Amino acid sequence: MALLFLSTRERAPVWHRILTEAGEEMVDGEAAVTDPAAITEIACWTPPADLGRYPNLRAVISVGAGVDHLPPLPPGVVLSRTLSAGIDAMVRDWVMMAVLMLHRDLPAYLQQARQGLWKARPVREAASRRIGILGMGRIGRLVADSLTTLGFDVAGQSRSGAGGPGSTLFRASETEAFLARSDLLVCLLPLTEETRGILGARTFAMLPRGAGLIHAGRGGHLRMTDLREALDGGQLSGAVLDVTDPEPLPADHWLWSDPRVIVTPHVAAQTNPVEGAQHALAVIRALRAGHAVPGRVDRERGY
Ligand code: NDP
Ligand code: OXD
Repeated sequence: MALLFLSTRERAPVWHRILTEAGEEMVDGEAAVTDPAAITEIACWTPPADLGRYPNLRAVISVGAGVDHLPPLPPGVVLSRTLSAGIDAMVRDWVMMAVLMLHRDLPAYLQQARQGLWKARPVREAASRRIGILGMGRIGRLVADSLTTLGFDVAGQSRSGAGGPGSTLFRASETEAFLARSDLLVCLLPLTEETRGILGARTFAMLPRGAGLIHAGRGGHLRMTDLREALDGGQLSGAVLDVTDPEPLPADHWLWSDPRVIVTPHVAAQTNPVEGAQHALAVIRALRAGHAVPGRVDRERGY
């Protein structure tokens, strides 16, 4: 029984140390597989094209938090996404940065700075800024807590209406009311059949005029043409995006040079290899003991 590791080279020695110290076997890269029947777990971002090569495969472990990029797996193979406090905190930090940028008009001040223009804009208190978090899962809840601590007026929306204590919560069926009170809309959704394209004209039209968009979900959530129209028409005043479609964003894409938009290259979080390996170890042990697999993805739901 062994885990096949198919992630970045720099992470391999860390994974190898953690798994071998725990008494588990790890094979680094498909070229090193001598007995495909011995492979019981695969840890990867992109899985091998031919999973049928591994007859005893029990689980595919996404080395990231999202799983929308993974193809359907053979029946009986569990899909687990990496659960990591480090990922959650990194995305939280990125969202805090982005919220403060838009809350304090940084895109406009950057433009003024390029012109050498010393001009004050009205300053709003955090309490007067209503923030709406789309997706109140692990990361959304953490973000809600931190923004609330800073004094923002925070609400969240989840599919079920579940979320952490302390924030106003809306269900998926209460979209209109949720969006109507979101001066800054933060997207922390998984990409699923239901959420693909959710950041489009219909959603933007329900936001207060001049709202801002902060997006760290997936590129497939955002309709780029609708974003441009909403910015040009004044319905949106600015956006901070960590994810785009496509990725990488082409060098000549309009988003790079639009002063109303700030783009980072999908870096809100990077999985810490120690946490990644520890998650994989927890998956291996849960499978062996017949316990619930941590981070198990409900393929029907898509997250
Ligand atoms: P979780 O699975 O913990 O949370 C997902 C949340 O989205 C849940 O609250 C869920 O509702 C809600 N949701 C799902 N579908 C809908 C819907 N149709 N309408 C409203 N709410 C919905 O995920 P995480 O918080 O761990 O991560 C969220 C996403 O963040 C990841 O899938 C990934 O795409 C992105 N991400 C991006 C990173 C980056 O570097 N940019 C890094 C890490 C993650 P319910 O609670 O009812 O199930
Ligand atoms: C992730 C990501 O899903 O990096 O972890 O986006």
